[in-house]
Amino acid sequence: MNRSRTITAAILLILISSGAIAQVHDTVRKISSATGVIIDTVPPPPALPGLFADPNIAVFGKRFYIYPTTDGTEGWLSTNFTCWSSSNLVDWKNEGVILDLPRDLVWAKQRAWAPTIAFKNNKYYYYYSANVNIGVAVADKPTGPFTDPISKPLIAKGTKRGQMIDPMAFVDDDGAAYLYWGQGQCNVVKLNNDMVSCDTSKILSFKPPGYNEGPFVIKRKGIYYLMWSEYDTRDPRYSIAYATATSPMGPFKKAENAVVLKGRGAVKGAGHHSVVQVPGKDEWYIAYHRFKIPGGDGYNRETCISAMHFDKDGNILPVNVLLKIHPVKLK
Ligand code: FUB
Repeated sequence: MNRSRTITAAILLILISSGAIAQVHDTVRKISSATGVIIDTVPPPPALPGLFADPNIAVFGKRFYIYPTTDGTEGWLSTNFTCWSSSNLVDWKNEGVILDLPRDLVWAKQRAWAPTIAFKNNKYYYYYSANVNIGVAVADKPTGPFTDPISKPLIAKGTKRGQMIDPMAFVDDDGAAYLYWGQGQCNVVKLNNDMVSCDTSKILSFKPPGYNEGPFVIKRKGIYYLMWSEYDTRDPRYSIAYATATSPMGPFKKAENAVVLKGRGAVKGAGHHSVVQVPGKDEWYIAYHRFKIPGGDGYNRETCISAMHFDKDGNILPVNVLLKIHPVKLK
């Protein structure tokens, strides 16, 4: 060992034996001074500052966007939606309020939850839950301003069993768009070309084992992955699982090792996610919320991003919620 290596090793030893923090790869670990054993792993900081949940991540042009629920009230009583943008997935800019229910809707004033975005017809369509109905809004830019083109819910409360919340719009390679949503069961319907109407008599409902809410669909190598959240968002066990199909309407078969993201160490209540692919690459990131660290719970959640990988057979590998991500360059 040369002199500088010896000094580095000595410094590391001092840090470890003093119970300090050691950086191993991208995970920060606290080590017990008494036993030398890892006692805690310090989670990476959240992606967004403050209390934001149900993040819907997307990429348009040269920027990533996150559309979250504004959190921090018991019973999730938020009244508006914000948008965040980033050129690298790490540094996020608040683009401000893009939809304010009391100001912009005539049919709902609160419980602004779990939005999603889709691009079609050269427009941005924004779907969201408002007072447990699903609404739609439209804009020419991903940052809005969004307006309600139908002045009523797109999917009204009571349309199907469970809560009419947590929409996700998926636009397939052939341009056909599908809306997924639901708490208690998963519902899917093909959207009409205008993206602001659908035939509710054609809604398909099903419940993969463990499904609770927050459906999200991605397509990779011809396979449709339906992912969702299990347990209640106030439960520390809240987690994300998936099933696959060869058609966007299913049938979806739950994967063998279906749970791909859950809390670990100080990370609790990790779920309600969305996934983004870096354009032109087989590189994927998952945005989700966890109980705020420290002191959070199911009403005080924060938005995080982790890398998501597939194995050679197309299975989603378990996500390490303790690893921080590095800046991503968009071409
Ligand atoms: O944020 C309000 C609700 O909590 C969402 O609609 C659910 O998915 C859960 O995350």
